Amino acid sequence: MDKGAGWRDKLIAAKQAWARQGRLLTGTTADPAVARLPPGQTLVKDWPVLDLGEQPAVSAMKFRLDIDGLVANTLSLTLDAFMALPQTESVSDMHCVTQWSRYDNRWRGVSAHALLDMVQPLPEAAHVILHAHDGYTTNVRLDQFDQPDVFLVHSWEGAPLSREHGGPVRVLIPRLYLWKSAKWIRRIEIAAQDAPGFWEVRGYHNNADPWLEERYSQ
Ligand SMILES: Nc1nc2c(c(=O)[nH]1)N[C@H]1C(S)=C(S)[C@@H](COP(=O)(O)O)O[C@H]1N2
Ligand SMILES: [Mo]
Repeated sequence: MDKGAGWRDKLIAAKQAWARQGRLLTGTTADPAVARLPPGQTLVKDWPVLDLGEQPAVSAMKFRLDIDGLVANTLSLTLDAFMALPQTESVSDMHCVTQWSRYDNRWRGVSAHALLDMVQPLPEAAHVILHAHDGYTTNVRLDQFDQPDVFLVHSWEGAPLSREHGGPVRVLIPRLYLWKSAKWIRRIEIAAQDAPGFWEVRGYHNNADPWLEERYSQ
């Protein structure tokens, strides 16, 4: 599916206006140890689809996951090689900046810990830039990526992750707003310097903690 450049431009303009207006901001924060639902969020049962309107078809043939940059061992994994890595089941919540949250999602995939163990980031490494097949990018600090609940997932609720949700493999960083969780992951770049991603340069918060309501950059 490709909704085209006109659709994408309208989406970007609308979201940038949201950021300028501070739409959905409640002006409150919450402690994740006490409040499971972050401020201003509404629970949903379905799983909405959000992206730039292009959902790339990433076949097993086309799939390649590169992990490179400031690492001792660069990795370039085929889908078979990725699936042969130790797999973990996890359950976590999702929080989207457009206000919906969805609890208790059951994932299967490879932990960020395991991948970082293999590549061995160099001492100067401090940031992670995620690059996707649709050209999307997003950035997190290395310490945010290197958490026990961060995974590269290929299954949701016991079934392969659908193309619209980023299959065959997407990133999942449950404690940040979902725009940090790149779908159709292609490359994980480990860097010394931060590099704000697609939405981060368009008014979205660089850090994206839902309990601090870090929706927008101002
Ligand atoms: N590759 C890629 N990843 C992406 C996006 C995108 O446009 N391209 N959109 C982000 C945004 S803004 C959100 S809210 C979530 C939505 O994930 P979902 O469609 O599975 O709900 O994906 C994030 N990851
Ligand atoms: Mo989003």
